[in-house]
Amino acid sequence: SVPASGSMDEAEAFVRRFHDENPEAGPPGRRLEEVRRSIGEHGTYAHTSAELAHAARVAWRNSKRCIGRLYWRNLVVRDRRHVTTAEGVYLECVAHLRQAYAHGRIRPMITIFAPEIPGRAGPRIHNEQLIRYAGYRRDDGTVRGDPRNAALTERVLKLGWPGGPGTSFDPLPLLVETPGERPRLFDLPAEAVREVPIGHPDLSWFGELGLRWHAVPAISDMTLVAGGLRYPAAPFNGWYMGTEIGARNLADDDRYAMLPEIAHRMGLCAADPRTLWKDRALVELNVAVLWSFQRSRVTISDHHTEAERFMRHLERERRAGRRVPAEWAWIVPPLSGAATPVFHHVYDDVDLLPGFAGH
Ligand code: HEM
Ligand code: NRG
Repeated sequence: SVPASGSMDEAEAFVRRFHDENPEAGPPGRRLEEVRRSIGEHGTYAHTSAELAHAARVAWRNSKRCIGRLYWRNLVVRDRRHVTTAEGVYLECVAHLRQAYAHGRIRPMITIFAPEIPGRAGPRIHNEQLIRYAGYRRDDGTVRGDPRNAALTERVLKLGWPGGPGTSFDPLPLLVETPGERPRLFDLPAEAVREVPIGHPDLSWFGELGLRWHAVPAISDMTLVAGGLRYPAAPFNGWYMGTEIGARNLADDDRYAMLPEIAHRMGLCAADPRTLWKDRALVELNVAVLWSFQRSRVTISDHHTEAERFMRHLERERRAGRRVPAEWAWIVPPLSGAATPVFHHVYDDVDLLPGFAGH
């Protein structure tokens, strides 16, 4: 929940802080004049490309649920505000996925489409991420694929998607809506969906589970809010922290729920919680995810390294005289929480702008 946007005050505060943080841009006076005049005449204004890039980087810096913020200055910003058609949005998302994957050396990146302006909504991407696996609901209520995406899967099937091949890892089409048009579906080309097959360095049967995951996590349903403007389509990505896949996506009971089968193959007794079969299966699944991404030469980080980086981020921001908004329950990794330094801190749980809204 990010505070509501919209006023002249927010535009002014944003422009002032942009000039504060970017001394090479000179004093803010003339730009403030210009922005006031534009809002007076048209009810809105346009960010310069430097302001837009700064807005996106600071929105990342302010993402209080994100442990990966040390490198917020390195975000690559693709200014695509002129793109307004559904087809254009789709093509730019495909280009984004290619450029962000970068042969496995994943680059943190954001593509920003047209903002909302008075009387015209911006384009929207309905998928929560650019790459999501279908969840096909069976008659008995169980789901083939990712149960998290069962509702979106039903929606795109109703809109005419013929369905994928029916594996547990069928990429969903993009559902893009632009003002005045009905939502449209677009299949992602296979080469835009880079994936990593999951194996294990020691447990030779692990590959037989047929697990895989996509290389790039690209959140596409959050609105970039900055200086009183809203950009509802602004997909962004970094790289995965292994636990997101190994301790949540493939492990949670309401996701791929792989722990019982892994424990069984490890020869553990799932009847007795005190054997810590869940914990032991979790560790091997997480070893498998990290090892497999490395084998495929795709960027991934482990939770110890990412927690260490976050501690450096806290210190660096403190020295810059800035607050670091953070939500403990999201920052602490879902595996071995207390074995990472981020567990042992109290955070400043505050909403700052620019920011990403929508969850
Ligand atoms: C959340 C890691 C880059 C913005 C998260 C989470 C992790 C994470 C582990 C928690 C996710 C969850 O529990 O589901 C990383 C890593 C990055 C990275 C390792 C590597 C560079 C980025 C970038 C942005 C960003 C580039 C934006 C420009 C966010 C936001 C959330 C988040 C807004 C909260 C999402 C939500 O509310 O669902 N990040 N992140 N992150 N991250 Fe990052
Ligand atoms: N847990 C989600 C992704 C959330 C964002 N995580 C990142 N973001 N690493 C999942 O798909 O597992 N990022 O921009 O890198």
